[in-house]
Amino acid sequence: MDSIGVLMACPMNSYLEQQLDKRFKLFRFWTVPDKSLFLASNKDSIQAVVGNASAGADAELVEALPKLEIVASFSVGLDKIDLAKCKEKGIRVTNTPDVLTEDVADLAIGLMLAVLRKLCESDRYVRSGKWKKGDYVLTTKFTGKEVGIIGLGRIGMAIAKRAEAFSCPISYYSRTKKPEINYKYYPSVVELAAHCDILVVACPLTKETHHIVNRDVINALGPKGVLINIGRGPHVDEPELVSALVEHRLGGAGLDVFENEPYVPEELFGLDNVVLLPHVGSGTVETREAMADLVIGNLEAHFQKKPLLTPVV
Ligand code: 8YV
Repeated sequence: MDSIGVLMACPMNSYLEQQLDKRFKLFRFWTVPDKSLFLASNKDSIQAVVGNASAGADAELVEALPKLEIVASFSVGLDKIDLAKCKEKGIRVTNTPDVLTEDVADLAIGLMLAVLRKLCESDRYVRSGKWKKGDYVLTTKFTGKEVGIIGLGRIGMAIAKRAEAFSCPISYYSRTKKPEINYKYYPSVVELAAHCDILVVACPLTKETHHIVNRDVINALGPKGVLINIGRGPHVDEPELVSALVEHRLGGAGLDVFENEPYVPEELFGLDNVVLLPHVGSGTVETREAMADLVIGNLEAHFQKKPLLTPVV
């Protein structure tokens, strides 16, 4: 397969890069000085694109690659891929579901604990020597808090299961009620936010879910409420979130994702009721390796004309 051109859209993971390099003719898009020139010269050899949560395959890239057969994403989220364009052109698309579910759900619970129990802030208290001058402030109990989840897919369910172990009543919003699920369903995100203590964003990013957490939702969650976002930055109207936190209209937030990564609104840096992470939901050695194996497995299956392991399109 070493004559098959594979374009990696951005740096992702060194193991994935090595494995792609071993098997295919690998092009690293981020090292290319003139992208248009590069695409024009290599358009006849690139048959696959590997994208992720930061860079994928938009309509322009798909149009520029007439021999493109497959886009294999090193992510479960598909928001950086123009799925309609791929469908129209008969280009296959795969992602990496399941293998990262546990890690992302673990991180969501970690963020809930970190915000309510002020784990990062109290760690800073010890490191700065402030403990010697007095005990740390009391924090907020997590066990038993009402957890509301936007999007009850694989990751949402894994978060619910974990929160149940902390005796948290679970409620959710999704486009339609899931008849087989016993958690309380709210047909609007505002209603869900008004009835929970912790609101978690765990749905895919689409046109419909862009800014699904807006000013009304934030106000409904209220000054004691906590927002956890392990989905995508654009799920949340970020300027609204920042002003609500600064004005204490929202109790706190645990954020793994931001609207304009890696840029994070600096107003958040001085707040002790927020925990800010650099998009690390799936970021364990084990999971990133499993994601890479799935990307390779899908590409190999495609070029050997076998069924794809995790097809989307
Ligand atoms: C990654 C993700 O952060 O799966 C997703 O949708 O956001 C992530 O797992 C990313 O794609 C890794 O490069």
